[in-house]
Amino acid sequence: MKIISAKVIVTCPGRNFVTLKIMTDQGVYGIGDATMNGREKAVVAYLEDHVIPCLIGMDPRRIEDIWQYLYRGAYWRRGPVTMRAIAAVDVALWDIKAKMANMPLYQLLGGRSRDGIMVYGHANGSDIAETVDAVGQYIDLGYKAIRAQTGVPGIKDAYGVGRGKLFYEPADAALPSVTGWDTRKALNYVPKLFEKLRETYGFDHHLLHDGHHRYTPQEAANLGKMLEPYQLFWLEDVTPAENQEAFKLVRQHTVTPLAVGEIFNTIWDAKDLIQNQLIDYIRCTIVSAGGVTHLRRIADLASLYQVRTGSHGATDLSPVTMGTALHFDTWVPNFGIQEYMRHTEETDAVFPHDYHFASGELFCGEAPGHGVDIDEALAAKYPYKPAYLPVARLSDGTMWNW
Ligand code: KDG
Ligand code: MG
Repeated sequence: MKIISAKVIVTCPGRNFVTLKIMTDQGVYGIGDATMNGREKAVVAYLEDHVIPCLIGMDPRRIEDIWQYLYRGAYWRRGPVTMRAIAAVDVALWDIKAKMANMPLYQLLGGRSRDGIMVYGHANGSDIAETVDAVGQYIDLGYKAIRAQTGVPGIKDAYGVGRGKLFYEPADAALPSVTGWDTRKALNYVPKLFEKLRETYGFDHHLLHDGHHRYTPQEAANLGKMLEPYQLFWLEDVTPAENQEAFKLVRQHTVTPLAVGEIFNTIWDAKDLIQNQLIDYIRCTIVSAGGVTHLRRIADLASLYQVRTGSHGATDLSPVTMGTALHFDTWVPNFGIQEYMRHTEETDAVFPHDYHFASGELFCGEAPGHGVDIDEALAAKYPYKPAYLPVARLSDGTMWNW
């Protein structure tokens, strides 16, 4: 069996997506996601110029060997561009293998470990009252877990506050828009949101919060401590993780569970955090961390230390990543939770898929492969539109972490 061709499809049905389609001499094809929000074309070039030429003629059944070829063979290892390109190939090859076996992907991974995948949705509002209402709407929709983010008085466009109901898309401008940040104001306000949420809805639902890399380790520890009475499911990206040791300080001071990893690319970014039990949930996902082949390695390491998975699932991860992640989640023994931001109807139409939502859970389908396709004719109707993530500055103009 041979790979005879491969192509990259760029489409913007409301937001940009980069998709790899690999064709074989047996008529079976596979689809992989390679989207990198705000930097899409870097991955397109990497795939078209440096990966696809090497794939032609290879045996698509040799998934592990092709993964190693693209990782070791590039000499230049790791990084968000390389690992997304590898992920796109890897997912397309798993799709092909599962279709050849006439099985849904989760069966090839080892079979079903659970019936449904608990997901969390994004509730947000411009202030506490609006966010409390938004959480109520998710509860009414049957969600068991909800991430809550609020605008903060005095901060321009605080992270996580959307512009429409159920949909939240931060990549909003042809050049990065400038948002604000003020740690003191956030530390004064965020705990009040969770106090109000518990007072209003009780303790039956899981509540989550994303610090989006904004706090220093000491500030993060302080926030974790202040949130303890409200029993969060997790506090995410509460401090930047380039220095994995930074989490020691946070961990020493709070029992609020910690989650990190949506911007990690390899097991090496998470190794110390996992081995030292500095986190509770690992957020790496299929598209950013080298596909199914590498994410499985990360999840297995995490399982040794009782760290559970909590894969990133924002709208910039295409339905191809979501579908694949759901097969992964259906199998992975140390599953924790799956993030689920709904795609728009336009996106769902471009990527026909067989997963579905019911009562706070997502369910992968039983179709052979990962169950997600691309309608190329429809995709062609939505040309690429440059769209950047915002940047953040403090009130004196200093650049901060968005
Ligand atoms: O592209 C950036 C988004 O994926 C990110 O801001 C979303 O932090 C995020 C989350 O937890 O979903
Ligand atoms: Mg996040």
